[in-house]
Amino acid sequence: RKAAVEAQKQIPSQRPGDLQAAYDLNIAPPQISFVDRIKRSPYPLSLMAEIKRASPSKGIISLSTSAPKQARTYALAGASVISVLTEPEWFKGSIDDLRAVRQALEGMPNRPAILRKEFIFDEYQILEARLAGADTVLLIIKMLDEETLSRLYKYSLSLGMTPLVEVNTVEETKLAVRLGAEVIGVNNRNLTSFEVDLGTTSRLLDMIPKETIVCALSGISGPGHVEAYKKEGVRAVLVGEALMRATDTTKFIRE
Ligand code: IGP
Repeated sequence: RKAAVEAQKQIPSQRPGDLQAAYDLNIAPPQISFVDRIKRSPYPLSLMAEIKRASPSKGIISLSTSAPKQARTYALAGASVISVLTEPEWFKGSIDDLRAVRQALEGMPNRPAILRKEFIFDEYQILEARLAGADTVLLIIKMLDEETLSRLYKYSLSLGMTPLVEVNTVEETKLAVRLGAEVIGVNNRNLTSFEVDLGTTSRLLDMIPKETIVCALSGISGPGHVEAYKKEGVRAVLVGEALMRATDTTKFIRE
């Protein structure tokens, strides 16, 4: 919540009109479909690999990591999606990281989709993501009322981006299903207490229609976790900290 407040403060200094004008001029970079990228993964379970230098629960994870270099490593090791944390205060990220990641992946055959990981509460942030080269954005249900959620979801779709909708509770999952979210990410970490329970995804899975893509987010650190989710029918896992700390990231992903 504190991070959201910080992000909100930045908005007035920017100029939304300029971004809209840029979009209207058709200068947004070409995009790929986040949903297709997961569906067409050669693996039964897709990897969303995250660039995460720090977090409110863990503090500094790895400040020296170069975002574009890390993104290429993830891509070459077979990640379907690269999640870039752009929040500056707590996660030490930036929209420039996202731009650099997009540039680093440009021209790679079958490049991963790029996800902007941010506390999103305004259309501006979605348009900014699209222009910076993101293929989709995260919408966290806990942060949004139903009306805003639905508005932002539709706005993302209008820019060609099917959002990743994040839930953590039964109520939030009901809302995501009611919204018709095509991709639901179950966060195993409670965003208030920071407690991680890997069973969260497993418990909420039954409430989600079979056609919906379900991703497990947070606290995933080894092949045992991934195997268990795969058996249950989870389609993707999002991994941040474990990949940032791995000494040999490629080997870690392949295992
Ligand atoms: C990653 P982990 O435990 O692998 O580093 O978790 C990811 O789930 C986490 O970064 C995340 C997040 C969020 C961050 C999930 N939802 C919302 C910020 C905001």
